[in-house]
Amino acid sequence: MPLLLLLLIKGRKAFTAPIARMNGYAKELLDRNVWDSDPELYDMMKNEKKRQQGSLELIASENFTSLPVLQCLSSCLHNKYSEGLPGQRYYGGNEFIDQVEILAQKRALEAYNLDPEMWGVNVQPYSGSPANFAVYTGLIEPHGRIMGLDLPDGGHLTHGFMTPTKRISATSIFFESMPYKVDPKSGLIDYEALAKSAVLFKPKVIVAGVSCYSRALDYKKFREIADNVGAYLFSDMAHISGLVAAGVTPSPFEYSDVVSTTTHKSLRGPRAGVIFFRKGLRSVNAKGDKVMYDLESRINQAVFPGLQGGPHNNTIAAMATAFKQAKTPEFVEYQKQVVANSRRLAAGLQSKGYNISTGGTDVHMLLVDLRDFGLPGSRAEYILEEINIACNKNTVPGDKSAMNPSGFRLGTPALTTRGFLEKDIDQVVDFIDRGLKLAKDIKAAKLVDFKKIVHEDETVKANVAALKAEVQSFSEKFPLPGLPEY
Ligand code: DSN
Repeated sequence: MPLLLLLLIKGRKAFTAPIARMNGYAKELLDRNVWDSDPELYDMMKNEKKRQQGSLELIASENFTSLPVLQCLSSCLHNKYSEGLPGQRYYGGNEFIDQVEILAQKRALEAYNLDPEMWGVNVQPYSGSPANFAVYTGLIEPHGRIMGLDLPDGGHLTHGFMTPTKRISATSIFFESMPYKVDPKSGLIDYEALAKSAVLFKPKVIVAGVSCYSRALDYKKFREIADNVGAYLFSDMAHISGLVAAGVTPSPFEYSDVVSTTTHKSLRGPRAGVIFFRKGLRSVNAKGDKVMYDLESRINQAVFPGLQGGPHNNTIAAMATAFKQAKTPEFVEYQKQVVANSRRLAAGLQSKGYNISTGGTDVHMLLVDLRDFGLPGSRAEYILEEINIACNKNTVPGDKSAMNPSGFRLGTPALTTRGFLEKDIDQVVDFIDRGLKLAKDIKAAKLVDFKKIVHEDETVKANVAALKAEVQSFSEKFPLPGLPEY
């Protein structure tokens, strides 16, 4: 080797050795795929993917998000701090982050056909519960009064849930909450009773929102009740925001002052929250003076710096792309199918003799009332999980205990994403019916004994295993969006 070249190589080696070592160190931690760097964790993720592929996902609040949403979530946007709003950040380097957030805001408004002069939006809430707490924080003072649908009647924890002995949700700890109820016979919201209670309780906020209620809400009626007591009408459309965007269920926007949503349920976006708030003229008072909304700064400041720190920019990007999808004809078709499947599921179960609370469904979910069938909701949930059907036990109207509910909730957004049509739902009905009958035949005093029999009785075990295998092979025929292995 010529001497000069040798010197050059040696010199280069000597010079580059520390960098090579640094690169090696960086590579070890930074540049390996998760399947190489953390196989223990990767196995768990793969197993979850297999579970999703081989199970029927009927939890009403779940969905399978799209590849572009997942790509946004795992993008470089994750790395950036950006406290504040676009154009008013506390840290530098936010030129493109601002563009992303402005795009998400614009698309959020467009998804619901909202005029930016009349409505503003905050896309930073980490999810639905923080969004709702930010709404209360922005609208009312500590210990201000809130009325929401009681949790056992189909409301949500964040709408103010408390028991006779304990304030459970922070909404009931930091604010004063009083529930309204459904009629125990019809299962429908008792608007008359709400109107009367509101006159007595004088809430500052009335929440129109549900997590287990299969009928369209009467927002006009909510508005009248709120106006009668001078309360804000706050609609939490988390469950139905995909349906609202597609126009297949009534929209809360015409009548509400504030609307919140999550973006990962029927909307099929990332796990996140959004708050929409009114701008412009609120009312004209008795003297003829215009009263303007002042919600923009109150809501924005409640989110940050009130309750949150840096926004999750990767999630905000994912939300932007989900809102873009929500404007497509394919999305409208999807939501129509979600409701058609939900109706078919309700009708199929009714044809097999099961009671559906309120007699059916207008939306993506339904509540099966098992009191006449004679099986506790917890056993229904358990046996269905054993045969690869995911759902959740749920109180039914009139239930006394939330710990021992008499029904279970089903929803169709996730299966519809996988391409399920009505004929496939008929097969799902058959699986559910067979699972519930299997459970009913098990004679056990307590849930713990019931579970023991499911796992130890040879005949029961064989029946459960056979049904599970059928469900699994059926489910595996349907595609799952996202990444192939995890
Ligand atoms: N956990 C959701 C649901 O299942 O309805 C609501 O936040």
